[in-house]
Amino acid sequence: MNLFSQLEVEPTHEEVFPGAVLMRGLALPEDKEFFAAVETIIAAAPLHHAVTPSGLPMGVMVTDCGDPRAFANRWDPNNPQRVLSWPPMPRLLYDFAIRCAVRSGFPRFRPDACHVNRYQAGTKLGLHQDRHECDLQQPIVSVSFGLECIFLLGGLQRIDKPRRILLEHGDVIVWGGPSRMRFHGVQPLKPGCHPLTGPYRYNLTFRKIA
Ligand code: MD3
Ligand code: FE
Repeated sequence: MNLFSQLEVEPTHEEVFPGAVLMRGLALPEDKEFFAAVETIIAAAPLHHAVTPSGLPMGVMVTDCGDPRAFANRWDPNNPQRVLSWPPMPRLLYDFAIRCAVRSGFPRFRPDACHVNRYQAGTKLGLHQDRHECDLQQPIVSVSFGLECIFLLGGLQRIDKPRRILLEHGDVIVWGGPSRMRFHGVQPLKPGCHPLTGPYRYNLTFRKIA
């Protein structure tokens, strides 16, 4: 954090690839309210380690909220930790996700679920595609809080060389259209301390699942 970044209050609007719109700082003006809402989700549905499709625990910790119908589609019977149903999505976050989608050209987006990822120093997320949502015409809205990360944005094939994008506190990306099925991941988080989130990076992804 330096003086310049405190003065730089206008969010950006960058099309990193067709259909992938990066709006740096869009969540900053309300970051404390948004993060308080994230904490209410975690209080109702505790973070737990994500599990790979092959059953291995991952470094990233996750939880979810939203519509019970999305929960039914997402619920993984192989993961016994996920017996609790999801708490509702906080209205503040729902409204913000829609505002983000509208700004990026997706005025009809109505998320029914919000997935929370929490990273700490060393946590990474391997390259993968998000293909479990029912309607791939709908975008995904992603919002970052806390420590920065290097986000890897690849192509439609796993071997395509990914582009590295620095994501910082308050950054928003909306993924839709031709970028919806790109491979993506997160490089191992560097250690640090953020005034709002402590030693963590949080990423919220708003999705239409049911
Ligand atoms: C890129 N989360 O939860 S933002 C995930 O930072 C996930 O925690 C990351 O990947 C994180 O699945 C990245 C989410 C994201 C979602 C959909 C995408 C990135 C995407 C679709 C295409 C390209
Ligand atoms: Fe993903």
